[in-house]
Amino acid sequence: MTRFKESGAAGWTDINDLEDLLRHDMLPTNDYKFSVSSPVGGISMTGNASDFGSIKPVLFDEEDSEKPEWADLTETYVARDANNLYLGIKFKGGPYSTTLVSGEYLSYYIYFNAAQQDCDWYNAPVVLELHGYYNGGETWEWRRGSRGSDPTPFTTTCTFAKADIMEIRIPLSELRGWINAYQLADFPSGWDNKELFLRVSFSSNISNEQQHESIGGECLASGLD
Ligand SMILES: [Ca+2]
Ligand SMILES: [Ca+2]
Repeated sequence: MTRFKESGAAGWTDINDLEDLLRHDMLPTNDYKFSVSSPVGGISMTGNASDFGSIKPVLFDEEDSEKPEWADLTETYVARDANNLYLGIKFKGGPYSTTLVSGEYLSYYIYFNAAQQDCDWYNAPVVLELHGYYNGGETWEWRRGSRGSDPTPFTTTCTFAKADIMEIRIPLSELRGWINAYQLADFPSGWDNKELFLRVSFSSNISNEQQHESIGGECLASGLD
């Protein structure tokens, strides 16, 4: 089920087809709520979107003819199982697949906020960055930051795959721990563990050309308990 809040309305309105509404700009893309589903067959980390099955994308961005196919975000899918949260990030073409060389980088950012809608670099209590760079060979590492701090490398069980889409798997227990640690410090009332605001962005420097996109904004993922 998907719900959205009309401008000025106190309650949420149930809708049936989020994709159509978003595609036709009938919905404020930064103020809606969706329930995170568990696909029957589970999500495999192969960079293929087919296992998201009937799950609709929840974040949309326009295609931009000026951008390279791999740098033009179009959709993001969100799913879960008992232990993990999954994101599928789709581009106009496939993700960038050429080995990075010295000086090039490519980063995917995922912003989470449980306490308020502000879900950007300066407000999100948890920012996860998957950073790819050249260090004598192509290297990918996960970084984590909060509230505008530069993400720093950390050891985690998060993983990713890229082929047709960029797929990311984040253990829910780790995500809960990070958010609750922050919430206890700054928001003593804590997080109910059920709902999260979410934003996805992407930045790169390939062939000395900078690319950046950010999609979705303050949409709310529910059903995470
Ligand atoms: Ca997959
Ligand atoms: Ca785009």
